[in-house]
Amino acid sequence: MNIVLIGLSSSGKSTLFTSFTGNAGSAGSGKAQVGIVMVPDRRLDELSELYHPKKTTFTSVNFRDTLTLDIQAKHERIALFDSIRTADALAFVVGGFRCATAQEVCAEVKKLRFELIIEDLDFVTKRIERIERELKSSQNGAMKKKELELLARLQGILEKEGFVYGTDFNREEQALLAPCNLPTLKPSCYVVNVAEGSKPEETESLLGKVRSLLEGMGDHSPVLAVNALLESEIAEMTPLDMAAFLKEFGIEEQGRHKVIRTAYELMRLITFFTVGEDECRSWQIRQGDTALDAAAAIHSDLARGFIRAEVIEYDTLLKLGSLQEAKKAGKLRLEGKTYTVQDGEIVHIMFNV
Ligand SMILES: Nc1nc2c(ncn2[C@@H]2O[C@H](COP(=O)(O)OP(=O)(O)O)[C@@H](O)[C@H]2O)c(=O)[nH]1
Ligand SMILES: [Mg+2]
Repeated sequence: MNIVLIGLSSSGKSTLFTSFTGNAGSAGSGKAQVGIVMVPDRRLDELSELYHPKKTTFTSVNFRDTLTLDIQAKHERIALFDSIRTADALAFVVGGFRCATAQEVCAEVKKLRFELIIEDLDFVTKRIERIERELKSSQNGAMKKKELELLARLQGILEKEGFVYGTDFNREEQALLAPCNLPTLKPSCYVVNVAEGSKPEETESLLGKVRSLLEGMGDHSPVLAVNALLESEIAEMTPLDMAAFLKEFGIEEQGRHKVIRTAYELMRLITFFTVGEDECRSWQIRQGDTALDAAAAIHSDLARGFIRAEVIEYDTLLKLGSLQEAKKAGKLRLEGKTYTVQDGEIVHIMFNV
C-alpha cells in the first residue's frame, strides 16, 4: 500500500516522512521520496515468541513525500500529481502548528481540497471535450455516450467543490473511472500537525472543527492529530525511552501507527499470518478476501495449486501452543477456496503444483 503525504509548503510533510521512514524527505531534490515502514503487530510479536522462527517478517506500507501542493511551476505540478496518482491513500498534512486559529486550519484544509478539485475538474473537462469531438466523427458511440454521462456527473460534483470519493458507481462506471486515477477519488485522511505543547482538549476541539467543516462538504474522511517535531524526536529513541516519553506527553499512539491504522481502515485492509520454524509473517488482504486471495498474496503458485487451507484464530493457537495441538483439539479448520478470511487468522495453504 502506498500512502502519499501531501500538503502546503512547510506543513511538516518531510518532517513526518523522515520520522516515519528514517529516510530524508524530498526537500530541494525536486523528486518524491519513498520509504518503507513495517506495520507493527503485537499478534505477530506473540506468535514469534511462540515459534522462535529464524525470521519474523512484518507486512509493510510505503510512504511517499511530495513537493508542496501550492507550487506553481508547471513541470513541478505535473510531477507532483504523477506521484499523487500512484497513491492508494492520501494523507493531507495540515500545518496546524503555525496557525493562530481553528479558522486558519480550516482555511488550509479547504485550500488543499481545492487544489485537488481543480486538478480533477481540469482533467474531466478536457476529457469531455475530447469525447464530444470523437462522437461527432464516430458512428458507434454508445460506450462513449455512457462515459460522457459519467463525466458530466463528476463535473457536477467537482463544480460544487466536492470530492468524487464516496459517490456510488456501478461496475461499468468503476471500470471507466479506474484508468483516470482521479486524486479526489482516493481514500484520504487529514493529519493535522499540531504545535508541541498543545493541550489534548484544545487538539480535540480543533479536530472537531475540521471534522464538521468536512462533514458539511459531505466528506467523512478521518481527521487525526500528530506533532511532527515530537514524532521526529520519538523516532530517534530506544523502545523503552519511547514508551516513557509517550506516557509523559500523554500520547496514546505513535503518529505513524495512527496514520497506518487509519489507512488500513480506509482501505478495508485486514491481516492474516503464516507461522513456522523458518518464518512467522503478517500479510495484507482486503476485508472479504477469500482463502484463494490469501494464497495469491503469498505466491501465485499457492493460488494455482490450491487444495485447502488450514485456518485458526491467532489467540486460539497461542493458547494451544502449536498447530499439532490445535489439530488434536479439533480447532484447526479445513477451509476451501471461497472461505472468507478473517482478520487475525493463521492461514496455512496446502497446495500442489
Ligand atoms: N514548531 C514546529 N515546527 C515544525 C513542525 N513540523 C514542521 N516544522 C518545521 O517547519 C519547517 C518545514 O517543515 P517540513 O517538514 O520541511 O515541511 P514540508 O514543506 O511540508 O515538507 C521545518 O523547519 C520544520 O522544522 C511542528 O510540528 N512544529
Ligand atoms: Mg518537504
